Amino acid sequence: MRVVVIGAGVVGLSTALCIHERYHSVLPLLDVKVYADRFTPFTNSDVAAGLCQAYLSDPSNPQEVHWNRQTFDYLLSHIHSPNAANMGLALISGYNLFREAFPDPSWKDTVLGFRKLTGRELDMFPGYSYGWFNTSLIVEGRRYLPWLTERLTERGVKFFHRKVESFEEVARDGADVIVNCTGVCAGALQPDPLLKPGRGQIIKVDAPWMKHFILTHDPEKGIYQSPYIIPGMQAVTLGGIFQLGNWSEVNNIQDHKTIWEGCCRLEPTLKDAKIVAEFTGLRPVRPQIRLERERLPFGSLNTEVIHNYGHGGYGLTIHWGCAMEATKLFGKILEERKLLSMPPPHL
Ligand SMILES: Cc1cc2nc3c(=O)[nH]c(=O)nc-3n(C[C@H](O)[C@H](O)[C@H](O)COP(=O)(O)OP(=O)(O)OC[C@H]3O[C@@H](n4cnc5c(N)ncnc54)[C@H](O)[C@@H]3O)c2cc1C
Ligand SMILES: *[C@@H]1O[C@H](CO)[C@@H](O)[C@H](O)[C@H]1NC(C)=O
Ligand SMILES: *[C@@H]1O[C@H](CO)[C@@H](O)[C@H](O)[C@H]1NC(C)=O
Ligand SMILES: *[C@H]1O[C@H](CO)[C@@H](O)[C@H](O)[C@H]1NC(C)=O
Repeated sequence: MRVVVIGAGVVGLSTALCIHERYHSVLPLLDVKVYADRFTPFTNSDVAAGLCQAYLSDPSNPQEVHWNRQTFDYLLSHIHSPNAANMGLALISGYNLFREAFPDPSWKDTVLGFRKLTGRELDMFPGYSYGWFNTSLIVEGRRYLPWLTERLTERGVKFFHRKVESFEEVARDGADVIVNCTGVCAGALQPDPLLKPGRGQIIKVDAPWMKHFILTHDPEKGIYQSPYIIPGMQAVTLGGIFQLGNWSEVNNIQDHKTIWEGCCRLEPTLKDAKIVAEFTGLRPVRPQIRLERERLPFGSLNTEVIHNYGHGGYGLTIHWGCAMEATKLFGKILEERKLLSMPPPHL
């Protein structure tokens, strides 16, 4: 059973790991390879702050609530492991702020200690009159991706730096199953009019005094188009840009000003913070994640593709639940092909 995972962002690496963990002991000839044209630190997953928070509105596919929850519980189970720091994983608490009352989100029972802000808390944020406080998790791509890569390498998974031009090319290389984790570029392999880039830009600053995340929301403008501040392990991420349909990966000076002014208004102590980096990334925006099987017959080859892309602005938040679902689909293929080795019969 030869498996090729296309993509080395958080989705590709975690899906490869989940499939290998689940099936290597029952499928002795399981061979997993990862093909990608970008590796950490150059993927979109490396640009994300990594806060585990889903969108405020309910997802159109209710399974996504479940996948977010599975990811949260999986990460939480590692929080006191000696690996947590290497994984880029930490608990983090903070504020979600609004200018008027807003319905509770679907994830209020996933995060820890969700509650509404008190008047005294709101006094700290002039201009905001409603909000929530809770404890969540952060899993930073820039640490988590190298950690996942090490786990895969230990398991004998091989990485290939190459751009895939078509599924057929990979099928002809001998792949039985192709797992498509190409994020925002998926449309190049198979047209997908539902998939669009959601361009984001962030500034990283040195501000070790910032201990809480502060996300402001402007439901009229849309998600992540108002200032947010997310402390990470080394630097603090400042953002608030979400441009649907823009493919530019270049930092923009106007967007820089918008982020800087918005975040300094929200948290005036940032005026003294030193800027350490600035990045632009593309969120793979889709009305819902595409997570399904497709048979692709190329001549006599009977190749299966498992699609796992379109995780928008919540790929780290949801990745492990999606990896488990993709692994389930993989298991169905094994069952259908009668590849699962049976326990030896007792004579
Ligand atoms: C500014 C910003 C902030 C964000 N903040 C958060 C956050 O706080 N929390 C959160 O959960 N999410 C956040 N996100 C969203 C998150 O980054 C994405 O949902 C996630 O990175 C998607 O992961 P992915 O693995 O699908 O895609 P990517 O990380 O883009 O990886 C795609 C992979 O596919 C490869 N690939 C594509 N096409 C081909 C091809 N033809 N041949 C070979 N390889 C190919 C690429 O080289 C790459 O390795 C943020 C995003 C941005 C832009
Ligand atoms: C892989 O997924 C991408 C979207 O991420 C899509 O554009 C592409 O067509 C898919 N490739 C295949 C072979 O299905
Ligand atoms: C896309 O973003 C780039 C960089 O910020 C900007 O120069 C360009 O005008 C934007 N294009 C559109 C169509 O918004
Ligand atoms: C609360 O924490 C949860 C936990 O993941 C997170 O999803 C959510 O976004 C957090 N809430 C706010 C307001 O940040």
